[in-house]
Amino acid sequence: MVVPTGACYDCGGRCVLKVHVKDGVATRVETDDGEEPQLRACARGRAYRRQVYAPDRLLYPLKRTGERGKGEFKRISWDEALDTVAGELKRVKETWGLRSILLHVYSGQSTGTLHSAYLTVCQLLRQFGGYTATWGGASAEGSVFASRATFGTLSTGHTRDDLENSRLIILWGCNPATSIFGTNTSFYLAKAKEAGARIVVVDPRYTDTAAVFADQWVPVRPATDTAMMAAMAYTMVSEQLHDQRFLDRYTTGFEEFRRYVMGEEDGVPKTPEWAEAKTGVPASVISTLAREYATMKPAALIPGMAPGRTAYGEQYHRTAATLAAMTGNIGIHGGNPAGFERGPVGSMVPPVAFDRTDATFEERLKALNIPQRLRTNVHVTRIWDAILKGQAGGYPSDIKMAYIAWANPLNQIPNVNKGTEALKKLEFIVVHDQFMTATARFADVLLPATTLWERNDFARPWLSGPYFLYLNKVIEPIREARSDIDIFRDLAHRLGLPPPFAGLSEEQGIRMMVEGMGDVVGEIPDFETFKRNGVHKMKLPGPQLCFKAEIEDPVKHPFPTLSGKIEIYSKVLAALKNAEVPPVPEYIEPWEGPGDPLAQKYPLQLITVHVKPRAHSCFANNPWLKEIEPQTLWISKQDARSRGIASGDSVRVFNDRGETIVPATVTERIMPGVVALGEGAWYRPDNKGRDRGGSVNVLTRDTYSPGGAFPSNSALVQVERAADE
Ligand SMILES: Nc1nc2c(c(=O)[nH]1)N[C@H]1C(S)=C(S)[C@@H](COP(=O)(O)OP(=O)(O)OC[C@H]3O[C@@H](n4cnc5c(=O)[nH]c(N)nc54)[C@H](O)[C@@H]3O)O[C@H]1N2
Ligand SMILES: Nc1nc2c(c(=O)[nH]1)N[C@H]1C(S)=C(S)[C@@H](COP(=O)(O)OP(=O)(O)OC[C@H]3O[C@@H](n4cnc5c(=O)[nH]c(N)nc54)[C@H](O)[C@@H]3O)O[C@H]1N2
Ligand code: SF4
Ligand SMILES: [Mo]
Repeated sequence: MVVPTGACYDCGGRCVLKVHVKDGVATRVETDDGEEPQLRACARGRAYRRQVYAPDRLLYPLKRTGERGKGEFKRISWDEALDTVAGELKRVKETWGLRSILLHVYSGQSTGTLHSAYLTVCQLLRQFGGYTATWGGASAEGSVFASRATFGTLSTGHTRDDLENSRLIILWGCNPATSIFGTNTSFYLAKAKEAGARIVVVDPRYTDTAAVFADQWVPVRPATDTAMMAAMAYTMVSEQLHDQRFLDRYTTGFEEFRRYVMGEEDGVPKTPEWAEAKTGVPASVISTLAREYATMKPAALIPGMAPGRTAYGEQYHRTAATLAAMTGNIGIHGGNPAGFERGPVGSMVPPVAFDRTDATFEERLKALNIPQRLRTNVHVTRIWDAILKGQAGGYPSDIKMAYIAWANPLNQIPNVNKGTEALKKLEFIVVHDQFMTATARFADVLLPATTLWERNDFARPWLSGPYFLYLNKVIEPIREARSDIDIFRDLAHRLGLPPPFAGLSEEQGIRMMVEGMGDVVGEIPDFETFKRNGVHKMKLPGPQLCFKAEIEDPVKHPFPTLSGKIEIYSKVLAALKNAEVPPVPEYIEPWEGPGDPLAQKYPLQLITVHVKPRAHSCFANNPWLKEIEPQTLWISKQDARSRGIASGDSVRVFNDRGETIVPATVTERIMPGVVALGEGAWYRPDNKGRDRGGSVNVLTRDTYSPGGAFPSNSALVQVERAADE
């Protein structure tokens, strides 16, 4: 039997899988072999059998017996486990109040729309009375903030097939050959290249994307991208290459931005020479790229999310959108307003005050006012500090219990050493997971969750795309593993609360979704056919664009902003009166960047990148995938030579927050002054507390950028040869 299902992780893709099953056991995996564009699985999807049948899968509920973090547990029954969790929820509520319960749910839930926190544990805890939530997307909060402020909406992309219409494509801090960014983005980049597009990659690393697609590689110092973009604007203005007609018609506030760029505000013209000193990019390279972008129309400047994951990352996304407006590359085929963000089809845009032309000033202010949001929720980068300091530290509550599901925060949230301290302080921790992760080792009760193949679900593309997946169940749950829905159902029962989905079966729940979601119901006329095929591909008349209507008829279709235009100057941001979130995008010298005084002690900028063998910390324990790429530190020849480091040497990467010991890869594929380590490798402290697994977050700083961005690419470190031991 072959079961049509899908692969679905928070991995940049969502792909077709066909799983061969014999006597109830999955034996072999195939993927899409139909017409192009296919939805072909990557190596992780193809190695999923090794996840499902992994010898280290958690298959029984566990109770902690040893010290927190030691990983000593004993097997208990589901009844005992759930009675304990329900009892602790009640005890903590009565003793400390509901706000002392911290709920941390994250990307493990992107394995399906049904098995998600929003429909299960969030509802359950809301019915229980309340909890303290975290907010701040690790992926792209800088871009979310910038899109809301500039366009009034998160929908800013084109379908990828539109890349073929671009004469120039600038992939800025964007590496789809590795981080996928939509299952077949590389396919469309290849088509664009065949069609003659010039492709430029702006990245501190010579990535696989650069190697395969780029005509030019522009290495730039991390977190300084905004300076380079401001200098591109300077060149365009000085040489009158910008599209004044577009700016007059569709935007507000260009004059204020022009004044900033030309130095009429602060006496500092943002010339390419000014930017060269900050970014390390030669002035002539900056001005040439500016000329090309302004004249090779249509051109797509695609700002990736990674430069937004830096100190003041919001400014980078705002400036990229401003450049797109200056060159008139918005709402036209082959252009691009703001990157591969949520596009016009297949995406689920959250219902916020935005996307509505009639949203009031106050509604907009509320959503962009970060200090106000922090009064009720904890920013995801601050969970450790919130646990350690509580209300005395200015946080919304004193946290006593953590409910963690679909997430591995100890590995994935900055500052692991602080996290370890924080998790030791709590009265009770419950974790749902499939594996004994760094976080799971701290649980008091650890509940074994099923994998994708042991349940049914519905999936949308990652961010957006023209298809939907029906994730058919492939095998029965192994041993005592249970789906998160089942777990929350039984927990609800113990708390005297209604079950998630009013007790509907998985199939009934999926049917309800498919029939209830506006963009899906019209697309999928026959539920049974969808279920049988496992995938529904939309038939589109051609590439779809965001903002086409706004550009074609701005009177009838205003942008959903306060002014109805693209806001280069934002009155809402001006009302915040915060120099760190200025009303027009500006370059603000980043902390833990090359200009930080701390660079004297820790001279190298660390970037923590997404890598092929893993989706974050998922698959990190999969031996088949480990063979693809070892976990090593990329360091330039120049920085290695001055430190006496050769490829393969063990090196210490350290700063005041922690250290990790990993092998080095000495390479010309990274610019001097920058080192890179893949995120997601499992934290593995030795007996002296030094990490030996290459877990990046022992080094990153647990703070957020003023617009909410998760600055995991702003961390200064030093590297030296590790002493032989
Ligand atoms: N294989 C794989 N793919 C994934 C994921 C995964 O875990 N594994 N995770 C998915 C998820 S959830 C997300 S959010 C996305 C993340 O996707 P991205 O943010 O695009 O991924 P990164 O690898 O962090 O960064 C992309 C590139 O930006 C570069 N870069 C880093 N900092 C800077 C900077 O300051 N300036 C410039 N110009 N470039 C910079 C890096 O060298 C890297 O080549 O990936 C998705 N895809
Ligand atoms: N330094 C640094 N840190 C980063 C990043 C970075 O680039 N650099 N990237 C950030 C980004 S973009 C993201 S999205 C986050 C991701 O942060 P997390 O979501 O915390 O990371 P994952 O490793 O995906 O953790 C998901 C966990 O859910 C488990 N899981 C999978 N399926 C299920 C299921 O069905 N049920 C349950 N209960 N559990 C399941 C997995 O085993 C895994 O342990 O990491 C962020 N952290
Ligand atoms: S891990 Fe992501 S990109 Fe790879 S097969 Fe699965 S869904 Fe596709
Ligand atoms: Mo992410």
